[in-house]
Amino acid sequence: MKNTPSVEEHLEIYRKMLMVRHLEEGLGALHKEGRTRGPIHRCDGQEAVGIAATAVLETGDKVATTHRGHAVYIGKGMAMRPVIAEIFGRATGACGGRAGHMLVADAEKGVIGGNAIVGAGIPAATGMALSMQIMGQSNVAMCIFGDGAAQTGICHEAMNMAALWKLPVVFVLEHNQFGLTVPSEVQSSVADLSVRAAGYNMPSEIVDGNDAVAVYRAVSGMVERARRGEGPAMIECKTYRLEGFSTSDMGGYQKAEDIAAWKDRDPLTLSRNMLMQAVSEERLSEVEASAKAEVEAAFEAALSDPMPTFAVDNACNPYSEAH
Ligand SMILES: Cc1ncc(C[n+]2csc(CCOP(=O)(O)OP(=O)(O)O)c2C)c(N)n1
Repeated sequence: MKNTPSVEEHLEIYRKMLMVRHLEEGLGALHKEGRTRGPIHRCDGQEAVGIAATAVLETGDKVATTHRGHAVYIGKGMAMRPVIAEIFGRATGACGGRAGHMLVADAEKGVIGGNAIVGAGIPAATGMALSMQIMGQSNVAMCIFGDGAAQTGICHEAMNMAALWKLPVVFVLEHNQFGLTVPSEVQSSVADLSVRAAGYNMPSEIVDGNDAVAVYRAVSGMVERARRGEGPAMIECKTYRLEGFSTSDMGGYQKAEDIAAWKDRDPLTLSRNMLMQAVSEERLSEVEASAKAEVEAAFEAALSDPMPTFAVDNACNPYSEAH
């Protein structure tokens, strides 16, 4: 079928999803030891969205993401070590240790960046698409954003403009059912947020966001369309956040039966089950071992990397000996 990832592409998607899971489990453990600074936003259970959607893109395409962007950084081609080094404020981090995990960017890889301002990636990707159109490039921009971000005014303004000017931008809505601790039915007048695309005269599709192949297929169709100059589209990926909003989350607002049901549909399990039909158990084990080893090596290297030497007043430098 057109737009279906090859087995090798799916294996790479699976490997990257595993890497992000190991990354976030590692961050969770280091947080418990008091070795992280500020909240960390994990995407356990949502990896298929960020990884499979960006697997469709070329290096020259650009992606903007959210405060929960680890899967997007790795999916769009960033290596694990500069991402971890950035999270821990090291000089070798993707942004020289100045950004932290919510704002990682890499111009060469086309990662416009994570963003701590809810909804702000939507106009950023739209603006990037406008510049691509003006410069006559065949690239596309993508924005991955949450259901909370979909309720912002800037989302409406950017989508209206993108559709009006037929900009090459694909809006990938990572519908994980919550904005902070607020369930989506309390913040939205509609359950399927992509019905709003019709209001902009923009095509849309709803997919199982835990099924990496389904995400890839839907997104690749809309990316091809945008690349042909036919304008923007929205893909609504239905998924679920298995961990808390961040490492600061006290929990207690997600139903145990919902968590259990979505755990049964973990994107890693779904992909593994699909891949078992196509490759040997031995090949899957090799991929799994390689993902684990790569993340372990990246943690070890990044955590021994030096801190940056900023010209700042040490009184407000969280990395100084005084703190
Ligand atoms: C403009 C703005 N308003 C409020 C916040 C506080 N805030 C941070 S994350 C968040 C919820 C975001 O929900 P969603 O877009 O669904 O993303 P998710 O956390 O579920 O991935 C809120 C309200 C913020 N960072 N920026």
